[in-house]
Amino acid sequence: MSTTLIKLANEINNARKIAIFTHKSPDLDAIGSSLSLYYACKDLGKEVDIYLKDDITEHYIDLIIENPIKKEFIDKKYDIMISTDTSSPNLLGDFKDIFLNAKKKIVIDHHASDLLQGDFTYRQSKYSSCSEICYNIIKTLKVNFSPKIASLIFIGLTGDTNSFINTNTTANSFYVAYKCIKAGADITRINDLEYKSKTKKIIDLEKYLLNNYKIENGISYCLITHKKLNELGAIKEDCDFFSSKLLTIKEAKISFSLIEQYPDYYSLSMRGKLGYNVKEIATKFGGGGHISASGAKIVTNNAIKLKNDIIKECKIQCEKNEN
Ligand SMILES: [Mn+2]
Repeated sequence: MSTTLIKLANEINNARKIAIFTHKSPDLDAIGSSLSLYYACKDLGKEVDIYLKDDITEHYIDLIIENPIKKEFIDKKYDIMISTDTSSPNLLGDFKDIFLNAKKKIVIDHHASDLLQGDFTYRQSKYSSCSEICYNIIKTLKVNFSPKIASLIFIGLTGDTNSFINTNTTANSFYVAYKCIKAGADITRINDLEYKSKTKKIIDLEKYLLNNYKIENGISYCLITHKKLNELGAIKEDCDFFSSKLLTIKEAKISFSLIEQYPDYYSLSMRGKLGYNVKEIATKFGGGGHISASGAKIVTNNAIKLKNDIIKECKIQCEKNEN
């Protein structure tokens, strides 16, 4: 059932015990949305826990200062369970069944998807990030908009908009950023950590990417085998920036990275310039996401065929746009 901000705030206000979840392989928006809501619920005097199995990558961990995330579920008979930034049940990973069996489920999300439904679903795909939505919720809850909460919202905003350059960036994204900075979000620290703290490993990965990417017919891409990934001393998450980086090429309309995360298990990440719908492509490979940023997980022992199939779909999407 879709709901309104007021009803959503009522549900949170009426609950005593709250569990919060977000999607696995958490990105900055997952972290920002779930943790900002966690601290808001704490501020309201709720007994609140936040659960996530996956580690936050080393590149992100310094951003959050303290980490209240629990890996093991404790059944406290929660009144409500909330998921943020999660478009499908499978993305809840090990907590999928726990969430689906909650007494009352609340889904807060900005993906245009109907796969994950709550008893109360607040899904608004016009927002750049789930963190941008959480700003509205936290305002409606009349929680003190502390520098800590403001910093988390800002982290999510910059993450999903790629520091306000993705096509999902709106006037409201800047408005919420403005409110965050006014409230004391530590943007110097956040920007330093996000954009000026690359490790040698990441720079080496960039070097590899720039030496090995391909571009043809407005489609830029890079394929990395599991063997290569190991040689580079990297994991899939270290390469999450590849597709965005490849879209910065002037001639690129669509970009993608295809990374063999585990043997025969590929992680596809796609980006598109305005007017190029990469969600449509990712959906054909069993994935999803947003119009301008999408992904999929694909099992195959034929990477070359997979790569060619993706390029074929990209070409169809380009033709669609140009006709
Ligand atoms: Mn998001």
